[in-house]
Amino acid sequence: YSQKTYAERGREHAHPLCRELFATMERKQSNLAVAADVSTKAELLALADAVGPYICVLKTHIDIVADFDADLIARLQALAASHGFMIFEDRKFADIGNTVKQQYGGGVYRIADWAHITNCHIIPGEGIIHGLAEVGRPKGRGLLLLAEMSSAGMLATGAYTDKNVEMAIANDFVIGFIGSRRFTEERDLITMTPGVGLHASGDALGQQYRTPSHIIAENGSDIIIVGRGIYGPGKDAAAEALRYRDAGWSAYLQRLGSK
Ligand code: UP6
Repeated sequence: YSQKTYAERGREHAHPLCRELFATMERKQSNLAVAADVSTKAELLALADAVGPYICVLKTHIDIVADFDADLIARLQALAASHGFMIFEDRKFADIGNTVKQQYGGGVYRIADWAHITNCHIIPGEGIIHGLAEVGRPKGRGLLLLAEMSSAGMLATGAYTDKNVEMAIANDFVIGFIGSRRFTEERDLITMTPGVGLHASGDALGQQYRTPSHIIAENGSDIIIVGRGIYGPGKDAAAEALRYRDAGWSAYLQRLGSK
């Protein structure tokens, strides 16, 4: 799949959400997701609006928004529709199936009502996927498995990563992975990669950055996830998003060219 265009993969994909996502990526020439880790409603909406033209996915951590309310969701959905991006709530579910069902569908955030994509750890076993699927599948949502993480000393390696791949292939609610590379050719599963930066090499708490070209052109990942590289102090978020969009897209063209 690394050698196919996003447009081709979109046309051939079995999951409607992936067909739409690939079509968006092709139309906007963007494999950029922005990690919008800001702590107020106003900041989140302003950031989403500024980077909206350049992204295929907006990744949220909705539980860090101090003044969260239903109006925030309505406005985020309006921005997603007007700019044409999908919302990925990076919830990293990790409990038993029966519990995650309630966390995904209910509570304060009602994630399944508005997030096109969410993700989970498979540490509890396959029941977590089945629980989330019961809620998300009827709504046309998709799930990513955390096959690897970007941080120093992370424990998702070897046989654990392989288990993620096995479970992803076996469950049609799973549309892909969080990880650093392409994991399988058995079905078209999308890899989204966090820990991407053009300059910094990491932070004080274990984050490690690699470049778009390393991740997309060499490793065969599909989407780069960039947070602080885009909206750090003194940065113009729209200008940085455009820069990362171009870097991600040229890495993708480089990959296709290396057939
Ligand atoms: N994230 C990682 N690494 C992972 C999984 N998720 O960094 O393995 C998420 C973080 C954050 C974003 O929760 O939202 O990706 C990275 O942000 P940054 O670019 O500002 O480091």
